[in-house]
Amino acid sequence: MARTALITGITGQDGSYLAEHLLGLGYEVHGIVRRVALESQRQRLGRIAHLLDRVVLHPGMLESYPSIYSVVGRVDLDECYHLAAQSFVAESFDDGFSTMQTNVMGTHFVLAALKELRPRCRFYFAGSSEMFGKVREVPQTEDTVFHPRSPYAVSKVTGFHLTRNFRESYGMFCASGILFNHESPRRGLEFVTRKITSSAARIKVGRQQRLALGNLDARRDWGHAREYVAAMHAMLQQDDPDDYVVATGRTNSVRDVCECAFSVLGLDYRDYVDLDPKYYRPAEVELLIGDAAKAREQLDWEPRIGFEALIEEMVRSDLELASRGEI
Ligand code: NAP
Ligand code: F7E
Repeated sequence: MARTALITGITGQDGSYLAEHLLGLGYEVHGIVRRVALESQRQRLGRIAHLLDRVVLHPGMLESYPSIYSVVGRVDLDECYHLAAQSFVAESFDDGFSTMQTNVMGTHFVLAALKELRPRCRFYFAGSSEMFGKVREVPQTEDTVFHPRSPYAVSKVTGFHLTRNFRESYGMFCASGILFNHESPRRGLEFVTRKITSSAARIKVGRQQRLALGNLDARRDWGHAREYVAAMHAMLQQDDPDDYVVATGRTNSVRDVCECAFSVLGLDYRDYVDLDPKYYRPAEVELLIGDAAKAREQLDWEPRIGFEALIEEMVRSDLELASRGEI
């Protein structure tokens, strides 16, 4: 019989790739979406437009326990992937309260509803390398101490501890992925890689003149989202629940992204990029680089798509969209 999975955040970058991955494995896939998304599907369901006849969508609010409880009560779930979150770090500095509300309470509501209604359902929590923040060691592993540097990161540390607490207190199968940055042509336009690839493409076709950025020296460990969702699924297939770092082990700067993206289009980023202090963060995470040895050994997971190939894929996709006037 087909296994059934629920994805919160199915309309996001990772949710869309995970839905594809699970459908490919023969799962029955359900997703929680905001009610407003069902009312304006073209704008809000774009990333899963090609899957709409194969997934079941339930309106639900992460901020409301009754709403989560009612969705979890409706579907006999084997696995739940909790991806929904206010995921933009910069926004969390502007409105830490709503980030906390969505990310901390939302996670607690999903866990509590599962405990009441589906205690045997396996649960995945979308943890983040941001939890390491002001890093204590390089590279970071599952044992590295957390030192979160933004309200977003604090919310994810809390979600991580809640997940472990439900695992230890109630014997539930609750696992956390500690995922380093992963990108794709489906990345939100405000995140730095997509901001750069979309701007480079718009500049190339004459729809934009300049690109304003913040800290060009910040470094990240950037992988491809399509590969990272496979690790999420693998975590829930283990004999015992555990936590895993998912990363490439390589690091590049924001400047490298600029150089790579503009050069795919035959341009020199130095002719177009301006620095704007408004994009600097009150506290920065300077050097995140992950050691995914445990995922490699236990999940048989390994990233294959390198940094240059990732950025090039994003630029080529954005060039098509820019040529059609869609970005
Ligand atoms: P994303 O593209 O920003 O997607 C976030 C999803 O959460 C969207 O489906 C969004 O729905 C939903 N959501 C946000 N607030 C909600 C609310 N109040 N109620 C219901 N749904 C809400 O994020 P992503 O890149 O796919 O990341 C997925 C998860 O992994 C997030 O938890 C993120 O924090 C975490 N993570 C991401 C990365 C990364 O590099 N991508 C790394 C580590 C961890 P709408 O479409 O309606 O806004
Ligand atoms: O910033 C610098 C910025 O917003 C990357 C989320 O998925 O990954 C993501 O968080 C770096 C930062 O992603 C601009 O200061 C410079 O150092 O693309 P980002 P993020 O903050 O790393 C983690 C793992 C998550 O969990 C999050 O959910 O780029 N930067 N100039 C800029 N960043 C932005 N956004 N815009 C700029 O103009």
